[in-house]
Formats: sequence, C-alpha cells, structure tokens
Amino acid sequence: MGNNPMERPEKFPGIKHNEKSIIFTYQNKTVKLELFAPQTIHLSIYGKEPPRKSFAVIESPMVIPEEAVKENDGEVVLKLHTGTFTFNYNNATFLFNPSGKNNPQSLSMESMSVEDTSISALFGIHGARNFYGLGEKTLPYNKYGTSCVMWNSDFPAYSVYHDPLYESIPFLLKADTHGAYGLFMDNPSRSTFDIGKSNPDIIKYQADAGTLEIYLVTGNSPAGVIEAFANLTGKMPMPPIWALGYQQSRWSYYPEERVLKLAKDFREKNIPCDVIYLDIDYMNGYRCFTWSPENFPRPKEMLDKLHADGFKVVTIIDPGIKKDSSYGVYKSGMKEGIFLRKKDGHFYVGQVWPGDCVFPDFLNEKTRDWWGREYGALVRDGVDGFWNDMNEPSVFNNQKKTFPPDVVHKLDDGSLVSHNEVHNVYGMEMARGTREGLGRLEPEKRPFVLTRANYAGGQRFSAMWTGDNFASFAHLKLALEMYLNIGVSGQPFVGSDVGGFVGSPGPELFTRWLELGVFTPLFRTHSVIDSKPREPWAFGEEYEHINRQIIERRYMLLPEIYTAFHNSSQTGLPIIMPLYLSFPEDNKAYDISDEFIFGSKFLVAPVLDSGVTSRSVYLPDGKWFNFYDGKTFNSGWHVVNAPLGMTPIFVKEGSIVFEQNVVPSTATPSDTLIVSIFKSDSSEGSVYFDDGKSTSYRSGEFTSMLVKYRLADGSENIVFEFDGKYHPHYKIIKFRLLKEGKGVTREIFLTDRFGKVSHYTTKPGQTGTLEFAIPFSLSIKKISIK
Ligand code: MIG
Repeated sequence: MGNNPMERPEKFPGIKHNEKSIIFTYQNKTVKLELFAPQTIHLSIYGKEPPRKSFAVIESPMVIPEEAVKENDGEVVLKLHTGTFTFNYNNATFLFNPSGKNNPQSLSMESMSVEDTSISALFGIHGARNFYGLGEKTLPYNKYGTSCVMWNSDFPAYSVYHDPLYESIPFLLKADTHGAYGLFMDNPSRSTFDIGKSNPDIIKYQADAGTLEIYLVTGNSPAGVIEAFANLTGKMPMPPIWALGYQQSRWSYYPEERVLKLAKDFREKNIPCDVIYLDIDYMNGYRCFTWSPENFPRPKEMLDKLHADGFKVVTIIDPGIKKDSSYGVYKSGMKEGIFLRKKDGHFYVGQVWPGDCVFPDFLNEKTRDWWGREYGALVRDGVDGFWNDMNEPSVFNNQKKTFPPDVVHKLDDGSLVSHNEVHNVYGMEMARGTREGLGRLEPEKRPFVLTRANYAGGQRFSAMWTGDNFASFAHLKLALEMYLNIGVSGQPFVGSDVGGFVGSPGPELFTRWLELGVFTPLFRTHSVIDSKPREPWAFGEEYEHINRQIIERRYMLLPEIYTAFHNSSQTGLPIIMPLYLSFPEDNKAYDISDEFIFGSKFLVAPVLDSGVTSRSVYLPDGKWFNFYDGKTFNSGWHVVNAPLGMTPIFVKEGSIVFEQNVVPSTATPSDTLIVSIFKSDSSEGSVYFDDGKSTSYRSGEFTSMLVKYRLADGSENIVFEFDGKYHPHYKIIKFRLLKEGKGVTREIFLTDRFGKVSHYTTKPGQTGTLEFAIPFSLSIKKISIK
C-alpha cells in the first residue's frame, strides 16, 4: 500500500464539470472521471504528471448526461443503467445492479495512493469469490485467493504455477450468479494484483510507475462485460482463413529440402495442413529479414512450390537487430535513428540469438513505419505471415533478462519514458508495427501475425500463443484454462504449442492435445530444438490414423470455426468460452474449467488426463445431443465414453450445425456443405461465408445464411434467409436430420426465391438419420419434407 493514503477532505474543494469529464482537484492531486459507452466508468488519478495516452483504449469518452450526475455534500453521485456510482474524494463506491438484479453488487474503492514510485488502490469486493481473466496466467483457474504480477517475461518450460509470463492483460472479470463486472487497471509498468490473498475481502493493486487508471466495466451479464471491454480496447480483425487450418512448426525445419519433404509428406499421407513455420534457422546468422544462403538458397522458388501445393509459410521475426555494419537492416535503422538508446545517449546493446543486437523503439510511430517496410523483402519472396517472438523483450545477457530501466523510449507525442514504465506494451507495439506494415504492403490482404508478448488490446494486431510450455498432461489441462482466461480478457485468437514445447510427448498426450487443438483458435504443433519428431505420423501407423481423423475434423468443422471467428470479430467475445458465459445463471458453470463452449452450439469436454477412455461431463440446462451418434442427454452429470481420438462433443438441442467435406487445405475449396439439424420442434442456426482472404467483406462481399427448421402440424419445413451477396464455393448442400425412423423414404420439395419448385426423393434411412442432398445456391428459399 502507498505510504500516504489521502486524507478525506471535509468538502470537495473543486469540482469541474466538462462535457466529457468531471474533474476533482485536491491538494496536488487530480481525479478525472469519464464515461465510455456503453457503461464503463474511468477514474484517472494523478499528481503533477498527467496520464499518458493509453496503448489499450481506443474508444473516446462520451458526453456525461447531465441528469445522471448529482452533487451532494462532499460527494458526486452518478446514476447509470447498471447502477449508482458514488464518489467522494477518498473513497469511491461503485454500486450497481448487474443483470437487473435486485440486490446490488458492490465494488468499493477503499483507498488509493499516487506517489512517484508507487501507485496503489484497495478495492473492497464484498463477498465476491469468483475472479477470472488477467490474460496469460497459470493456475489456479479462479484467481480469487492469489496474487500475481504483470511483467512480460520469458520463462521457458514454465511450471503450471509460474508467474509472470509473456503477456500482461490487467483486466480482471468478476462473475457469478449475482452478476459481473470488470476491473481494468491500465498501466504498462510492473504491477501486482492481490485478489483476496492478504485480505479475503480486498483486491490490492499496486504499480511501480505511471498514474492510477481504473476502468470499471459494467454490463448485465459476464458476456455483456466482455463485450463492453471489447468496445473499449478493440476487437480481433478477421484473419485469413488459412490461419484457421492446421499448422506445423518446429525449431527448426531446415534446409529447403526438408521443408519441401514435410509438405509432400502431408499431402501423400492425406493429412490436411495449411501452414508450415520457419523458426530462426531460416535466417542468415539470425539476421531478421534475411535468408540463410546455405539452407534456403532459392526462397522464392521454394515458396512458389509450397503455395502451388496449398501451403502458406510463416517465418519468425525477433526484435533484436544484429549489430553488424554490413547488414542492410542495421544500416537502415541506424540511418533512421530508430534504435533504443540509454539515458546516457548510447545505444542499448543486448545479446540475443545473433549476438550483440540493437532494438527498435516500437513505441514510436516512425519506428513502426520503418519496421513495417522492412517486411517488404520477405513479403515479395512470398512469405504469408509472421511470428513475432522474444518481444517481452527477452535478452540473454543480464540478470533480469530484459531491457534495463535506463533504456529510454520516445513516444508518439515526443515524450521520453524509461523502459520500466512501458515494459508491458513493447511486444504489442512490435506486433502492431508488423500488422500495420503488412497492411500497407498488401492492402487487399488480411495479415496474419502471431506474437508471444502482449498487452490489453493486442487482439487488434495479432494472435498469441502461450509460449514455451511443457510436454505433460498437467500442461494440457493448463492450456485450456489459459485459453479460457485469455479469452475473457479480450483476446480470442489464442493457442498453445500442441504436444508442449519443451520435452517430447508420448503418443497418447500428443493425440489428446490434437483433440483439444481442433477447437483451439490457433491450431499449431510446435516443439523445441532437441525434441523428438512431432509430425502427426511420427508415432506409428495406429496413431497416424487417429491423428488424421482428428485433423480432418478441424477441416470438416471449418464453416462453424470460421463463423465463430466472425462472431468474435463482431462482439469481442471469446471463441473458446467458459460455460458461465453461456449459462450465467448456473452456479456450477463458474467452477468448470475442463469443459468449454465452442462458438455457440458445441459443448466440448476434452480428455485431459492420461490413461482414461471415459470422463464425467456436466451438461448445463437443456437437452443435449452427442455430436457423433445423436444420442440425447439431459442436463446434469454424465460419464461418457472418450476413447483416444474421440473428444466428447455435445450439441445443444435446437441447433443447426454446418460442416463441409474434408479438404487437403483451405486452398482447395470444399464442394459440399453439410447441414445437421439437431431436432426439436424448432431449430435454427446461421453460418457466415466470405472469400477468406481479402478485405472485400468489409464492403459487403459476404453472406450470412440463416437456416430455420420448423415442425408444425406434422409437417417439416426448412426455411433459408440470406444476408449479403458473396457466393460461397459449395456446389451441394447435404442435410442430416436426426431421429428419423429407420427405412423411411421421404419426398422433398424445394422452392427457390423465384417460386420454382423442384422435387427429390430421399434414400431410405438406415441409421435413424434422414439424409438428402440438393444443389447449393443462394436462391434456395424453402424445403418441405413430406
Ligand atoms: O530462445 O526461436 O517461444 O517458440 O521456437 C528461444 C526459437 C527462442 C522461443 C519461442 C519458441 C521458438 C524459440 N524461441
């Protein structure tokens, strides 16, 4: 806690109302209150130095409605939809009614202190016990009772309790059946959150530098809070569809012949794959933006071949630029004056893979522009996407393994700040420079950037992965818990190294991790330099067969996965979601971290333990179908079979699921869209299509298809509604209706939007499923089944 909690004044000495802020001043401190749409309250508390522009927040404050503000003696009361917020100089009470509940929730600020070397605040949590988010953190899943640090750090082979790690998102979500709120403490210096650990009813926040920036994010459900946080800090832009395919990486695939052989093996073995990654050995002496002349003498030809075979290639790029006066990138950076210097004016030199390196100041726009241009050479060779590593930043040659505090950044507004004050945004700003540069180099293409270090708001620039994890079942379980918490922290595009980076998984662990991978937004196998082979066929024929089927499932589910990405890009909600986001009224949903909701239709219960072929599954309210055989389940606990390769997947009754037939990669369009109707009297579902690569969807080149199934008076109808004008590549649309009697033949009447009727007859159903196929077109209007 700070040394000098402020004294409570008798009365407010000075309150100034502006259109978009209310400013209190007392002694030498200022408190600024702002509102962000829809209902986020921002309190900024500072001394002599005013706050710096946020790296995370992209929204502008809104006009504070006059009628919402009341000034009583010594306090200001703000009345909003979600509740009443009372502020007096030393204390703030946030009182609000989540989900329109009668008993108000409260979060109170008990005290705060803003001094030069320490910023702190104490929040009373009034009995709340469920806290999530905080980005990339290890165990436990519920952050109540723990204390953790925000300081981007490279820690290879981290344990399942290690803290801090590569990225920092200081956003905490409180969620339970009483309601939800978010607390975003926007400060990129080193900070700590003690959530009921030292005092069971207090969150203790402390930061080393900067100002106290408190955002109280309210909403009428946990999902509403996350959406509001996404309004504040931005949403993930749609990635190219190839980035949703299966991706194969290792440290490192080289030389060229080995990369080409890898690609050939995937195609010959009929295992779908979209992306091959090149780790640091593709470079010439680890010099960024170069190719090793021995290992990759003809990069353009190699990339042409890979492209012709349906592969995309992602190369790694680290921030350290080799200090070498004959190296073009170093020379150009020197000329532009964009490398970081220390307080004494000398360049900061740190050691990484290339030896002595200088580092670009990504917090400065001129540097980011320069950095973006440097990608030109690799982009012209045909590299499709980029992987930004080591950007915590990580250096080898000092005890703290990062930049020392006397490194000085120059921000866009020209101000100079010590590295310590902005450490946690270095990686995000690197990814930002990468993404924006790629956008300028090829404006018509959607960039793909993957980063290791990140901060709140980083979803706008890149996907992220959970760094150097370990090949163990404990890490498999941790990976899922991390996805769930990173997702509710605003970053949907997340993944971990399938199989675990350090170590070598046995066949069972690798297969189980692939099973989780099917539903992981970023589905990438990656491993450390000395690990055993980790291709899907590396564990013998029996496993190769299972692994192929698992990866095929990812490709069959692509229409759903792509739609889930699209929805997430619109709402900011996670793609892989904790149960409580869909079932906020269900108490049990808050404790379950080994099941998840994917998109909006699937409940997935992956196997995360070794040596088991069944597991218990909790199904929330409603009726559920086993995705594989259509067997129905009621809500509650069930023990279900889960042999290797068969992740238990359930579909909520009334859903319509869209799949396609298997393709070798997203470069080959699938010709058949498969629509499965998990019947109740009325089912519906929608699916989203666009070209998967360009930005034309922003100008209307997309199609959203809503399918409704209705059973009325014993007659069955399927009705279609289209929004948009993009024509997807499917030629055939195949329907599967569950729960039909066996051996029945049905008549199908298809009416198009011009009123033309076509007639089809189904084959007799063998398995209790009614199946039929018709030509796909955007003019389908209605299908009647007689
Ligand atoms: O010091 O580029 O997390 O994915 O394979 C290690 C080599 C540097 C760390 C990354 C890992 C990558 C490795 N890198």
